[in-house]
Formats: sequence, C-alpha cells, structure tokens
Amino acid sequence: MYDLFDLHSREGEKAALATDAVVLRRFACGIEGELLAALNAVIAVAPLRNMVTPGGYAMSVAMTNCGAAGWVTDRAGYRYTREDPISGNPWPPMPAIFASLATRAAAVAGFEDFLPDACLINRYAPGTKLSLHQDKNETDFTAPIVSVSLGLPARFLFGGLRRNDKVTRVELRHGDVVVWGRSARLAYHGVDTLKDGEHPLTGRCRFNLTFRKAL
Ligand code: MD6
Ligand code: FE
Repeated sequence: MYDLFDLHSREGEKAALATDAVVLRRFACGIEGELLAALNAVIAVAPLRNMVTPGGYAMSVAMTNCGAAGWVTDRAGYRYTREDPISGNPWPPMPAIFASLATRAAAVAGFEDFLPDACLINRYAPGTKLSLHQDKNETDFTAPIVSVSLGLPARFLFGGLRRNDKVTRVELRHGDVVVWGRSARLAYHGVDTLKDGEHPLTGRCRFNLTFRKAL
C-alpha cells in the first residue's frame, strides 16, 4: 500500500528521509479536526508557554505537553516531569486520538507496538525556529519518535549523529508525519524560521506534536 516516493513529492505516501527515518505524507489528514479539537482542550488546561533554556534564553517556540510525562526546560536543565510546573498538576492525559495516530504511524514505518507516554506540543509563529538539537532526555532509545505537523508548512532540517554532519532539508506540510528511530534515533534535527502565512485550520501558526516514550 505504501510505496517509496521521492522526498519532496507532494503526493508520495512514504518517503525516506534517512536510514530509519521516514516522512508519511498527509498521514494525519482526515482526522485533523479531531486532532485540533483535542489539542485545544489540552492547551486550555496546560497553556502554551515560552520555556527558558538552561543558558537563560526564552525559546521562541511556545510549548506544552500531554501524557504521563512532559518535556520541560528551565535554568535547571532539560528533563521530563510528571507535573506541569505552572499549575503543579499532572500534565493533561494524552487524548486517545493522539496515541492511536502515533501508534499507527509508527507501525507503518516499521516500529510495532509503539506506546508513547509523552506528547510535546510546539507552536511556531512566523519568525520562530528551533535550533539543531538531539532528543536525548528519554530513557529508552529503542522506541521511535513520531512527529505530526499541523497548519503552516515548515522547513525541517535533518542531520546525522554529529552536529556538523550534512543536513537534509525537507518541507513538512499540514498532516505530514515523520517517524524515526534505531540508527536515526539520536540524529540532529531542527526547524527553519517559519515563514508567514495563513492556514485555514490553524491561522498564522504551525503546530507540531512529538510523541515519545520518555519514562
Ligand atoms: C518540529 N520537532 O517538527 C520539531 N524531535 O516542530 C522535533 O524537534 C522533533 O519532529 C524529535 C523527533 C521529531 C521531531
Ligand atoms: Fe526534537
């Protein structure tokens, strides 16, 4: 059912980004209304906020979490917490539609039985970006990461295991899902400065949902 199309095609179902990393084009299309409704319910309880890096800089991307664990950063460092530091309450539960999407996408990419316990929600406004980084605060690197793009398109940067390795650039559009793991699990990646635009479902922003097994 899923053929390998080239990385930059619009209609290709499944494109290799690197070894053990794939883009599932428009995989989330069809349930985006439900995803955004669930997203808004999470944000109503655990508002988006600009976290501070250990170095003291406010991140331009606004973030929140749902699930048993949430990724946070502050002057004390990067880590996962079970509670939202703003409210002191547990992060909102992961909506069933989120978890099932992540599990299905992982399976299509060759990772069976992915059960995420953390979903980081990122909101990019025009002009914001996410610098090249590795996701390495999780305890179990055998699980993949599933990343869902909603709203405005963004240029995603995907490198190798060393910061200076060559970077592949790929546009992620509304509904695209990226899955990576195994040899790509600790690859450097980032998001270029978001261009201005207007999306019918999200307005002037891009949302990204990143699912992980953190605990
Ligand atoms: C983003 N994503 O696409 C940022 N990390 O907005 C990430 O940092 C990310 O997409 C790990 C795995 C997938 C990702
Ligand atoms: Fe990341």
